[in-house]
Amino acid sequence: MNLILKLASFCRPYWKKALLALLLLSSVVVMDLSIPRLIQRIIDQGIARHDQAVVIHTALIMICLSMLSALFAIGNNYFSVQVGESVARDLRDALFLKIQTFSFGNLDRQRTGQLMVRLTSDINAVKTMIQISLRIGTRAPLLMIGSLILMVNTSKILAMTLLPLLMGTLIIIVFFITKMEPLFRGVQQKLDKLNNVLQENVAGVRLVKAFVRSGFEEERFETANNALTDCSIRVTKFMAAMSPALTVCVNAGMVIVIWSGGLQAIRGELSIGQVVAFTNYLLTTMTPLILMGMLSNTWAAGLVSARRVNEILETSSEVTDKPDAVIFHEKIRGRIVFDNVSFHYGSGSDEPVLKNINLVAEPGEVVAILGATGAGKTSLIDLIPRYYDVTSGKITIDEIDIRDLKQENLFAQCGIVPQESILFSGTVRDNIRYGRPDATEEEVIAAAKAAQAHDFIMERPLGYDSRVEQRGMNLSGGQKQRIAIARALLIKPRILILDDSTSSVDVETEIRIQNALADQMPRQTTLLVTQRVSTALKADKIVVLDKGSIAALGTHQELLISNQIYREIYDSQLGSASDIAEVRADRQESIKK
Ligand code: DCP
Ligand code: MG
Repeated sequence: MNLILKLASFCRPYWKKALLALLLLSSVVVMDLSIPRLIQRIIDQGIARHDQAVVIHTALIMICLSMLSALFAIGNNYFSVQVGESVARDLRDALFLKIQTFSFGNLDRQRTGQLMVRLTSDINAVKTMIQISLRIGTRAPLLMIGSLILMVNTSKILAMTLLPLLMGTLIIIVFFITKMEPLFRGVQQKLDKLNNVLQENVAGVRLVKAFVRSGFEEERFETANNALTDCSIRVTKFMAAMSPALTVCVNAGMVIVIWSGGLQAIRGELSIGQVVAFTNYLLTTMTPLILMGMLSNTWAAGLVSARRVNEILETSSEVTDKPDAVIFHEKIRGRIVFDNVSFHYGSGSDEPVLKNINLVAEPGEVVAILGATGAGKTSLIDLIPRYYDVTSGKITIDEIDIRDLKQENLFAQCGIVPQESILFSGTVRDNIRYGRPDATEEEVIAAAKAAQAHDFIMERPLGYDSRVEQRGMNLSGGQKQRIAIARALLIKPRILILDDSTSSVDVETEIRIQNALADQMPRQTTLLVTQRVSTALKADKIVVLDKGSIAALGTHQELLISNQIYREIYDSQLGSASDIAEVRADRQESIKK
């Protein structure tokens, strides 16, 4: 019920068109219903009495009515399509907007394939449901009620004889409709599965090839594909049984009418015209019944889809602004404090990913976060822009709890270079300007220079106008990372978050990037996630994360002396000879010059 109301609310802006469609439809029904009456007149008053004028006159009326009815039907179609398409567009908009508000936690739980199905085939099913309802949905019951009344009006006795048959037909239809919905839900679920497999496969087709798993993937696809086919066939088989069942009913009705009506006509209780009109009305009662049967599958599919679309519309983001959320009016200093922060993904009792993190990043400091893969580095920095909310403890920026901030304002302070560089199709310039479309050319170039991207961009014939393909396909990993860094720098963030952002960049370029970042004035607070000790050497603070806890915290020199874990990481990556560090330091100096 709730669902229908929700759907109705989406139709409301188009109620005038919908009403018009229904009015046109009603006129069509009235005209359709008058045809048997006119036939009756031709037979009884024209043919039986040899009155040519009545025959011609009535036939002309019939032709006019048919033409008018066709015109009205076209009008009805036109408006129905408009309403359906408009509602579908609004639904797509609403869904898209909703998905934009989803937090990372929401998105973790919704698979991309599923969301795509919601946005495409589910909305289509809802659209079809609306259009069909406006075109046939109302026509069927109107026709049925109209012809029932006219049947009684034509001959009460005949109508009474037919009553049991009509009831039986109705029961058959109700039976089919109630059986249909679960079947359609099944089809829809299978379609979801298929889409998930497809989505994963198309996105990862290279990996599939590289690991020679085509066979396995084909099988997986085939399983999903066959499941969908089987399910659809089952539905169709079931549906296929309905139509003949109803045809049997119609034919039985005809037999009854002609037999019993024929006898009455012979006895002179009914005219031939009445019997003919009656059979026509019987057809007009039964056709809508068959139509409704066909409709019921559209309705079943549409309702299932509507429910699924609604599920998404009713999902609320796990991270929302407080009603009295504040914003920073001035430039922030960028002091970040983690106060006893613990965090785990999702609900339930899974092992926390971060445990009792206490950490201060002073304004302008570079804090390197070092740790093995899976240690929780990405999770730690994802908490700063509130991609996820902390499970306990709090994070403050300039002494304000980030949960009290408007999230948009919080985002504006943070330049984020995610672990996986995501680029959009467009030009290099568009990608760098993504966070600030109004940036000037000088600013774009300055950001690209700091990110050490300028040179390779200029090497391309089109420079900043070079095309970036979908997801940055035509760029190397390191090039993508540098464009992503430039994109983050362009918004001149007070807080810069680099999640292993130079992992694919060679060491010398990495040092240049670090130097360029250090030269930015005033310096932004920088959180630098890395697995390489060499990247962390010059940081003001190094945090060593181990299984979600801070294992060590200090400068490189301090940690080298005092911390066993750090020394081990250092030795394993750079060798124990301290002169290596000196060589690197020399190199950094020379590159800086
Ligand atoms: N995790 C999870 N759900 C997510 C992301 C991560 O359950 N949406 C889990 C997987 C890891 C743990 O959290 O066990 C920590 O993951 P991180 O991504 O924070 O790990 P790192 O960033 O330290 O690893 P890497 O260096 O590989 O990026
Ligand atoms: Mg990570």
